[in-house]
Amino acid sequence: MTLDAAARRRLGRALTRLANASVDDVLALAADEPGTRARRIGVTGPPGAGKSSLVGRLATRRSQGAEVGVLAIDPTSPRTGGAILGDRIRMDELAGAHEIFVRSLASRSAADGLADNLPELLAAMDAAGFDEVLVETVGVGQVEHAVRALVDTLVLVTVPGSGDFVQAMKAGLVEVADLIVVNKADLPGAAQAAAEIRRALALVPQARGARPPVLLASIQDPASIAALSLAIDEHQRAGPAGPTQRRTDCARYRLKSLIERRAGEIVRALPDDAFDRPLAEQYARAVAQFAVSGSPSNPRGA
Ligand SMILES: Nc1nc2c(ncn2[C@@H]2O[C@H](COP(=O)(O)OP(=O)(O)OP(=O)(O)O)[C@@H](O)[C@H]2O)c(=O)[nH]1
Ligand SMILES: [Mg+2]
Repeated sequence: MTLDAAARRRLGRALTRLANASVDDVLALAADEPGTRARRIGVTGPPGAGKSSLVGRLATRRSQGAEVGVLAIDPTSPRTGGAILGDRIRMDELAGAHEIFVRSLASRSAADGLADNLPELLAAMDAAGFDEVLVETVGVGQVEHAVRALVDTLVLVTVPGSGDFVQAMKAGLVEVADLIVVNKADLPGAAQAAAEIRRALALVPQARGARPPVLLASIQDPASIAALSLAIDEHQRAGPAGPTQRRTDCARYRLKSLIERRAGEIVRALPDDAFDRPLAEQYARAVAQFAVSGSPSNPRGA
């Protein structure tokens, strides 16, 4: 299957609708079962680590035997509300060159740095017939833990000499990564950084069984991209969490993120004088909104 131009446009429109869907829209429209057809590979790591460059090359390589799509999440600027367009430009060039379906998504209100309604967006990619979806996350805060619930294989990208890895260790991130990539390995210190990471990993108890392999990669070295792609295949073959566990993880994430979004809407909709009351009363009033209508935009809930 290769999507023709019309199918791409249709999918693009469907993704836009889903990305902008309110909590109520999702409740009304979404399938009960989150989709689980395509393989899902998450690529995460700090800003500028080379995630987009790596995803681009991986997608090109992996699309030789399978239909591969990319969802790339851009940070939404808190000031303008617009996503930074860097990824879009880089990725669109890639898409044009190799006919890979690439979609940039703004992280919008999602508190975890993923895009709103990402489970629905992934389900739409499943329905469109992709065999594999690469998800590039925004590299901040707790996003890595959130994306863990939605992908089978999670690749953590770091760069030599940045101190990123120490931060990632502190955040407990290495415990959830399946593969660790020291990227920009053409820069000095990469091999040493990989050795340090391996030493550090030996001291960390792994939440998910085996210790993640540590690989070097560089966009200047096609063999390193091939090796990374193979390591992803190996992890996929090892049968990451199993389809039942994945469905449960995804369903749990989906419900939690909808409730969190609704909670934010409800708090924003409370009148200013609501906050003059004792805290316990403010809390009870906000929680009661869930029961009334679930929707702050619905007058019944006001
Ligand atoms: N030397 C070197 N530079 C690289 C490599 N990969 C990416 N870069 C450069 O690093 C910069 C950031 O690359 P991106 O791919 O945009 O990184 P990113 O992690 O997607 O960045 P954000 O999405 O903004 O967080 C760009 O200037 C790339 O050209 C590499 O292997 N070696
Ligand atoms: Mg990027």
